[in-house]
Amino acid sequence: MTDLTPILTKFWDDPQSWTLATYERNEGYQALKKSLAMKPEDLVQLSKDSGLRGRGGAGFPTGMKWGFLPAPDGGPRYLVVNADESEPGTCKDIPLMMAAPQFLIEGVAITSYAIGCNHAFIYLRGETVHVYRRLLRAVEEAYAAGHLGTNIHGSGFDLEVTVHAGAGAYICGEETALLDSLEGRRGQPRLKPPFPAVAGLYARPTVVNNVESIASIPPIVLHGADWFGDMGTEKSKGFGIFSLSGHVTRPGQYEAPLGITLRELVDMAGGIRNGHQLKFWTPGGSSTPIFTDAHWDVPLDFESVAAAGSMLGTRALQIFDETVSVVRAVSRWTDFYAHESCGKCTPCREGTFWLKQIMTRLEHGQGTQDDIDKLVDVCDNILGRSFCALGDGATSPITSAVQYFRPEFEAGMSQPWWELFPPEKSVLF
Ligand code: L3W
Ligand code: SF4
Repeated sequence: MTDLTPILTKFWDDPQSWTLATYERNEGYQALKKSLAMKPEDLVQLSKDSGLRGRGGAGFPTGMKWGFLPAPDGGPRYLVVNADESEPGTCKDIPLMMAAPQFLIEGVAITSYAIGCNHAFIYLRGETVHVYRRLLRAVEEAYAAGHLGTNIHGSGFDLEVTVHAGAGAYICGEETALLDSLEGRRGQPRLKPPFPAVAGLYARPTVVNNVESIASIPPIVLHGADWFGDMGTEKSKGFGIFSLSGHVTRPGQYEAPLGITLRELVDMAGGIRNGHQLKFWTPGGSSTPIFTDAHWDVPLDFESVAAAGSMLGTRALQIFDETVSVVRAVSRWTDFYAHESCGKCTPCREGTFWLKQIMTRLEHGQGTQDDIDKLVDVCDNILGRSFCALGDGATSPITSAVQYFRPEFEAGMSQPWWELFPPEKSVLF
């Protein structure tokens, strides 16, 4: 935490932090009351002025997305919250919904009012039954207090909120696959355009936003666009939750202004575990190219991370020390992508299968002379040729790991990972 934060994580340690009573003691629903006295278009403008960018990985400006909705035509328009958090290492939305679900629900109410939506959906990852129960209870509490339902706080605005649990597939975090799944079909990406803003749920105009993006709306409404914009950097404004996992002394969620560095965050987390050194890390989940100990001081904002060769993504900082085999870590991620590939397009469906074969050989010391070139060649044929971002994501850890740790891949032609990195020294594998 810094002088400016925490905000969304402020009362996570309170007993019963998830209840409406705790939320209301912490300014909860003041922003909704303020919003209902404003014109919807002024709320869209406020979101644009704040500079808030999507917290789900792509960093698309939130207010601009709301502004893409076509003019009202008398038919329904929807808000869908993407709560299908599944990216390896990403673990911020689930703790947020568990510890302070009312931030999200108040954000849903304000956003729905701003965009003219009377039925919002929260699409949740199916395996997280505990989150589903917590959200159902939180929505029930919000209805009972008059924050949801008909004629909210006498404003004439009506809103129904449906919490929907999917069946547990990473691809359902891709917004159009999510919409197909929500409609009851097999979750596979749709061709874009049309973007959901034009033809989304039931082919109606739909805003799809990440949990943390929507939860950030109440504080912005309450404290103003300038307050938010004073945090972060010129183009990456505000605060975000950084998830530190792996070889740090105190893994967990660290809320801070964008632009903070790994060095500062690891300091907050008590340092790299005792007696060890940083070897490699992901700035934004496994779909973003890895970084090394050369990147301690890269400001963690969208522009600086991109300039250094990766993506800010979901701010999932998975941290690995020198006891970890990069080949084995990348091989685990490759298994994940091969398993989660939805099969719709050939480069990703076939390519991730072959990446897995080659990575498994290298991991077990059975690689062939041309395996590294073949690996990079398969990645080149997936990147930019796949139907959605999953295929591209599968290649990022591989190509970046070969770039930074080629000798380890070469060693995989004759030695298995467990000889190079004795597992008893690592807590991870
Ligand atoms: C209307 C236009 N809307 C863009 C909207 C679009 C979407 C948003 C961003 O991928 C990334 C991916 C993962 N008119 C529009 C428009 N939009 N142009 O803007 O779109 P896009 O295509 O840039 O990104 P995306 O498909 O949303 C997300 C990366 O995040 N990632 C993965 C995270 C995984 C999770 C999870 O587990 N839940 O978040 C991590 O880095 O690789 O690059 O809404 O409709 N002209
Ligand atoms: Fe499916 Fe992969 Fe193609 Fe995306 S890139 S549509 S996940 S097969």
